[in-house]
Amino acid sequence: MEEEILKIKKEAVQQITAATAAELESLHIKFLGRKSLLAQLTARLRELPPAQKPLIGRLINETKRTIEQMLEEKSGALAKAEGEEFDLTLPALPQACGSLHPLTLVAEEIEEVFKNLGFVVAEGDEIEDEDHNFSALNIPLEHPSRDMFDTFYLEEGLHKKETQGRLLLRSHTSPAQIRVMRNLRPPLAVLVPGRVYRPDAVDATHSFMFHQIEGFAVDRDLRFSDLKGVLINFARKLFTAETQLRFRPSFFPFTEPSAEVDISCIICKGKGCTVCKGNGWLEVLGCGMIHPRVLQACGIDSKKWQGYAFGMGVERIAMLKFGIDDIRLFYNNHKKFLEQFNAF
Ligand code: FA5
Ligand code: MG
Repeated sequence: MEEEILKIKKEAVQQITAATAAELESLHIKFLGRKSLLAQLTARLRELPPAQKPLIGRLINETKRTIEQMLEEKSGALAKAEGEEFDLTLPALPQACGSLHPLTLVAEEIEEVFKNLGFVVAEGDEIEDEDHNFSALNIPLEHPSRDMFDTFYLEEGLHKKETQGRLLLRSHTSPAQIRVMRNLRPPLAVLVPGRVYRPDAVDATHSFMFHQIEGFAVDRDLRFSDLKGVLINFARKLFTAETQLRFRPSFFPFTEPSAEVDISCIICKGKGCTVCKGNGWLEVLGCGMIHPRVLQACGIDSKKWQGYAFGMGVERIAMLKFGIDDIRLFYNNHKKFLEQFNAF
C-alpha cells in the first residue's frame, strides 16, 4: 500500500506542475475527491494488520495535505502569471530620449568657435578663496562686490577685513585667469566655462546661479583691436553676419581699458522687450586688456607681455540664440521647454 501511495503522490506532482488553470479543478477531484484513489485506500485501511494501520493512515493524510498545498500554490502562481501576461503584438511604448540642455548646447558651440582660433579649454574651481576671486584680480578690499551682500561666503568671520583667505562661491570665472597664469607661461589662449554664484535678485535676465565663459590670451603685442576681432568673429559665428555688437566703455579692476559688450536684441529685433528691457540691446559680456597688476600677481612680466580677457554670460547668449524671454526657464526642468532642443 505504501508503494501505491507514493505512486499517487508522484503522479499528482507531475500533473499539477504541468496543469493549466482550467485543469486544476478536475485534478482536485481526481486526487482528493470522494472517489479518488486515496479515498479508496483509506477505505481499505480496515483490511490491514493493526500494527500497520496508524503508519499507513498517517502517510495517506500527509499525502493529501501535500497535494492540497500543491494545488493551492499552483492556482496562486497561475493567477499571478495571468495578471502579468502581456500582448507581444502590441506596438512598443515610445522611449523618451533625453538631449543636451540648451545651456550645454550653446556653451559647446561657443567653445567650438574659440577652439578654432587656437584657444584651449580649462576648468576652474567653483569654491574659491578671496585671493583668487578678488585680490589677485586687483579688486581692492573696499570694493562693493566683496561685500557679503554681493558674494556667497562659505565661512564664518565675514567682517575680518584683514583675512585674505575666506572661502566663497566664485562670483565670476575670472579667478580661473589667476589659476592658469600662475601655472602656465605665455603665450596663452584659454577658455574657462563654468557656474558662478551671486546673491542677485532674480528676474527675467538675472539668476543667483548662472554660467560664464571666461576667455583670455596673453602674448607679445596684443591689442584691444585683437580683442574686438575675436569677439566680433564670435558674434557673427554664433548668430548672423548682420549681428550688431556695441562696445560700451566700462570699468573692471582687472582690465584697463575695459568695456561691456551688448548684442542687438534678436528677440524683438531691437524694438524693445522684457529681455532687452526696452532698449534693443542685451549686455552679454565684460572685457578689456588684462591689467598689468594682474599679470604681475601671476609672475608674468607686464613689460614683455600683454593680455586681453572677456567673461560672457552663457544664459544671455542662449536667450538671444533661441529666442527665450525668461532666464528661469533654463532651471525649472519643464519637459515641454527642454524637448524643444531635441533637434539641435
Ligand atoms: C564679470 O563678471 C567680469 N568677470 C567679466 C570680465 C571678464 C570682464 C574678463 C573683463 C575681463 P559682469 O559682472 O558684468 O562681469 O558679468 C559678466 C556677464 O555675466 C554679464 O555681461 C551678463 O551677461 C552675465 N551676468 C551677470 N550677472 C548675471 C546674473 N545675475 N544672471 C545671469 N547672467 C548674469
Ligand atoms: Mg556687467
